[in-house]
This record gives sequence, C-alpha cells and structure tokens, in this order.
Amino acid sequence: MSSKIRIYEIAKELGVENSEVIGEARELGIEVKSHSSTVTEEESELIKQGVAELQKGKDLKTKTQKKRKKAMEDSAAEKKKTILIRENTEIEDIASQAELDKEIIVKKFKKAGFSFSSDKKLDIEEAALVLEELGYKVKINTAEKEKIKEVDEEKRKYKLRAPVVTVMGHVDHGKTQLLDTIRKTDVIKRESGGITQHIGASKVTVEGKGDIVFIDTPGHEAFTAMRARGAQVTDIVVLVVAADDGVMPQTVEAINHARSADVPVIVAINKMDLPDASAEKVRTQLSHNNIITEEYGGDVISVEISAKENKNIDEILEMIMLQAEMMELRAPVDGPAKGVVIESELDKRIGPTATVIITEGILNRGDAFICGMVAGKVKAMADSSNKRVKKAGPSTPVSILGFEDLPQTGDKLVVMEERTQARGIAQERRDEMQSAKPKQAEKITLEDLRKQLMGEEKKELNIILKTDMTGSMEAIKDSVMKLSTDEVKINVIHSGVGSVTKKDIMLASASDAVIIGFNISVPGSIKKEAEKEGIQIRKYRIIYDIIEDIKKALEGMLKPAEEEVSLGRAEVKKIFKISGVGTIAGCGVFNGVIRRNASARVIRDSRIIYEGNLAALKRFKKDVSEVASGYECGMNIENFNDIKVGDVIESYEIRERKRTLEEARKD
Ligand SMILES: Nc1nc2c(ncn2[C@@H]2O[C@H](COP(=O)(O)OP(=O)(O)OP(=O)(O)O)[C@@H](O)[C@H]2O)c(=O)[nH]1
Ligand SMILES: [Mg+2]
Repeated sequence: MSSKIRIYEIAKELGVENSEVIGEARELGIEVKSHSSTVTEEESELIKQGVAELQKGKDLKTKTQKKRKKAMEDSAAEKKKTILIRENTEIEDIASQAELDKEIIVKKFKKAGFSFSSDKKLDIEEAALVLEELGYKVKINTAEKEKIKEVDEEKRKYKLRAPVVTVMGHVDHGKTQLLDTIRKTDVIKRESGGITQHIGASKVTVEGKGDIVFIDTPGHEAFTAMRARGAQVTDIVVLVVAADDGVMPQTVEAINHARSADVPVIVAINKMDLPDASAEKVRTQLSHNNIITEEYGGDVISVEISAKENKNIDEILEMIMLQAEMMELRAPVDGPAKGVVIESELDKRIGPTATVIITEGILNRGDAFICGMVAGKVKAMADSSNKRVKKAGPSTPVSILGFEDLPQTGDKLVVMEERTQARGIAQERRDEMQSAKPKQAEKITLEDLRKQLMGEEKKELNIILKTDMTGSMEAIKDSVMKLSTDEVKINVIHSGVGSVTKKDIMLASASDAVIIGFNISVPGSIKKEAEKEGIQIRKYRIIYDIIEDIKKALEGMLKPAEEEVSLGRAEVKKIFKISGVGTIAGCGVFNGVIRRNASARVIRDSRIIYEGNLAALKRFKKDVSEVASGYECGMNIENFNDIKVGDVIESYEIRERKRTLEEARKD
C-alpha cells in the first residue's frame, strides 16, 4: 500500500497556503477535511500538478498587470514627449505636464536616490534625469537660462558673513523682549495685544565681535508657516523657553522646524527672575524632545537668562557668535545679488514693499530684478533701523521699494542686467501659473459628488480676506481653513494684501461672503458701498479674535445635538379599561414631573417596551398639563393599551443643544 501524505506537507513542499492545496484536492474530487487530512502518493502527485498549473496562471496575471502598467507609462510618455522644466519646478507641475500620477514620479525619484518630500522643489538636473528615465524629452526653459546670468562659482569671491539667527518659541515666552533688550528697543509696546504677528528682521552689532541678523517670529500656533520660513532662511535657531512655563506645544514645533531645516539650536531659558523658574525642569523636558543640553551630556548649549532684567544677555550673544564662528559662514560678494523675501506689504502711498534678506552678492540701488513672478527695480532701500541705504551685502535685511507687484513671502529675488529681461521672465512665470490653474479648479472629489447627489451639501462660510502683509494673510488663511469640519466648510474665496476694494465688495456680493480685514483701514466710500450691498466687513487687529469669531459663526451653522432629558417617572398602580377610550393607567408620580406634551415611554422589568406620546393626562377627571412628584394621576398612552400594574411610565423630552466645533469634529 502506498504511504499516506498530509495536506500541510504538500503545501510546505510547494511553498503555498494549505487552503490552496485543500481547494485543489476538492477540485479533483479527493475528499479532504483539513490541512492534517491525508492523501495517497498518487493523489498527492495529482494535487501538486494542479497547484503548479494554478501558480503559473497567477504569475502570468501579475506579469500582464505589470506589462499593462508599463504600457500606460509608455503611452503617457508617447503622448507628451517634451516636458518643460525650470529651476525649482515643483513635482505637481511635472506630474500634470506628464499626465502621470504624482506617486509614480515620487517613486522614481526615490529610486534614483534623491531625498524626497512632497513639497520639494526640484533642480533642473534631478528633474531631467528622472524624466528622461521615464521616457520623456526634457526641455529646459532656455529663455530663463539665458537671461539669468551664469556665474562661475569657482571664481567667486567669498567673504565671511553675519549669522542669521531666528528666535523661536512658545507664545509669551519672551522672544520679542529678548530682542528688545539686545537692541535696546521697545517693539513689544507697539504690538497689538502684546503678541508678535509678523516676522521681523533686524541687524545688531555686538561690540568688538561683529554683526548678527535676528529674525523674530510669532509664537502663537497660527503662525506655523511663518516659523517654518524663519527656520529656512536661518543659520542658527535660538529657542526661547520660559523657565516658569516649560516646554509647550510651539516649543516642540520650533524644535521640529529647526530639525527639518537642519540648523543648530541654542536654548535661552528665559524668565529666570521669576520665583517659580526652574531651569532643571526645562532641560529635562527638552531632553524628552531630543534636545540634550550640555548639562545632560549632550551638545546643545543652554543659557539661563532674564530678558526683562538683562541677565546673561551678553553670554547668549557670545554663544551665538561662537556657534557662528564654528560654522564659518561665507557668501560670495560678487556676481548678481540674490535674496529671499521674508515679508511683503502693500502701502497705500508708496506701493508694494518687501523685506528681503540678501543671501549673495551686493544689491545696489537701481538694480533690476526678478522676484518670484514679479519684476522690479530697486528704487529705494532701508535697513532694519529704517535708515536709507544704497547697498546691501550678504546677511543684510533690507526693505525694498520698487516691485511692480506684490511678491510673496519665500520668493527668491535675483538681480538681472535689464529690467525688460526681468519683465519677460515674470510674464513667463505668470503664464505658466495661469495655464496650471484651471486644471485645479476642475477637481471635484467623489466625496463632493456623493454629497451633492444625496442632497446633503455641506454648509459653507465664504470669506474674503484682506490683510496688511502676505505673512499674516498666509497665517490667517491656514488657521481659518483648519476650522472646517465635515458639516461646515470655510472657503477663503479670495485673499489679498491691502485695503478692501470695490471689486472685493462685488465678489462678496456675488458669492455671499463676509469680508475680513486684518490691520487695514477701510475707506468711507467702500464702507458705504458695502452697506448698500448688504456686505459685512469685519475688522481685526489680533489673529486670535478672528479665529474666535469664525469659530462662533461656524458653531451657529452646525446642526444642534439632540439630548434626551428625563422629566419624571410614575408607577402604574391600577388599570381601568374604558370602552371607546382604551386603557387608563392610574399612576403615582414618584420622581420629577409627568408632562402632558412630553414624550412618554413604558418600562417593564427595566426594559423599554413602548415609546410614544400621552393621549391624556388627568387628575380627578380634569385634564392637566403636568403632575408633580407625590401626586396621583390617570394616563392614557396613544396607540398603546397593553399596560400593566407595576409598569413605570417615564416622561421625557428631546432638547436641542448647540454643539462646539470640537464636538462636531469628533462626531
Ligand atoms: N518676569 C519676566 N517677564 C518676562 C521676561 N521676558 C519677557 N517677559 C514678559 O513676558 C511677556 C511676553 O513677552 P514677549 O517678548 O512679548 O513674548 P513673545 O515670546 O515675543 O510672545 P509672542 O510674540 O506673542 O509669541 C511680556 O509681558 C514680557 O514683559 C523675563 O525675563 N522675565
Ligand atoms: Mg513676540
């Protein structure tokens, strides 16, 4: 007799699941119960053959899938052979030109060994390499290449430059106070509500040691983007932590920004003058966030200071200088000047201005430049103490006048030989933006569609936002959008820097929007226009107030929560059957009140057996609206006659209660 073989032995030998072997055996008409069932040697051979055939089929399937995918990629490449790229092209842009999924491109990048984050800007070489591998031809925006003068990096003259130091930390921990003390200024006093809502740069000379450029950032949670930008242009982060408050959410956020920008951190443990200050506690908390100070055996410098009482301020300056020396920060002083916009605003009298930190070369009055999508010529420049200057070299923050339009924060400024060239590039970049735009507007998610079909469209609050500066616009937009929930949505349908215009009113009127103005004034004629159109213009000076007000408005739009409130209970003592009326329950109220118009339920042995309304509530044959605890009454329940002695009748109401946004988010 041939030996018996168990199912799991076959599965193991073939490297497949037991279930597959069992399935195949049954297909062949061999009776098996489980993986430990046995089959004969011949049967085993038959099963093995069957499973092997199946496997082949599967492989074929995945191969076809792979082929199909490749064909898709190829045909996309075929259709659109040339892709236009330029310096700092975004992955989105390439994906849309290539008509490929963003993920495919991201994967290729990773495979090619480039570090990658989704908002990464690509340089020309990287983008070209990957696209060519995907079968595309690449056209570099030659127009730009020719116009932006090539510089021979090797021949440039490099000089030491001042460190750019960004001060970060939680709200109210003393960042502005520290800078005020260092600069001997009084910026805090001029701030609305005593909080920083803009990014500000200033150059400070430390006697006998050199210059430092400080960037003050806001600590309020709304300003994440501003802090992130602060970290990007910086060489060193000074993390201010109040010793009485310790490490707080925006302290942690600041640590993360510093880490992702890969810049060294110096910790200023502030407010050491306060009685409940504990530097130890701060250091321990920091160590939990991977900031290990020297005292704890790490390499992060920490200095205990009091910004208010001017204690140890020299020491922190010295530490910054030391750190900077170690970093040997250099920048070329020849070649076309470059810079980064850290803030921009629209001044009614003088037009658009921007604060730019120069990163390379020397910017001169009269220089033509391109900055993001805006061309310009330096008409005037002022340093951080508002003194007019003719030149500005690396690591100098200057406010520049002469932009043809408002640049965005983060835009890069590059000096050009001719203003016409700059205008040409600006035009090209704007055109490109325009052609990319409508595609985005068409995007409608399945979710939206489903909701529309089901007639449960979201409630929406449309907002037009006008602010004094681009940075605050971004911060407000971000934090306001975050307030949206599944039920109520906020649309910032338009945002801009500068005062409210007639166009804004028209837009608000057409789209039923509220206009929000931040740190701007509204001319009388516009106010009248708004009144005529029935448009609300709400003005604010502090970002918290905007968020609070919008929260309230949204909460008003939420569907109220329904809550059951128990009013009282009665026990059934006697039953009367009255023909034509039904069953009347003679009850004693033992808790709260029974109300005629409230809902009622019948409870028997702790189980609800009926819910409905009262048809009648009587005391001594008289109809009453309610009966209080301690009294007897007669009740007739609508459409329910199966009442028994011992049942409990509960009177209850459903009340509506306003929900908060937090609740709505959890629901
Ligand atoms: N006792 C004491 N108070 C301080 C010290 N430093 C700052 N303060 C006070 O703390 C409060 C907040 O200081 P700011 O400098 O405005 O704080 P900030 O970190 O710039 O705050 P945001 O810009 O809103 O993030 C002010 O009332 C300061 O006077 C200090 O060393 N000791
Ligand atoms: Mg501040």
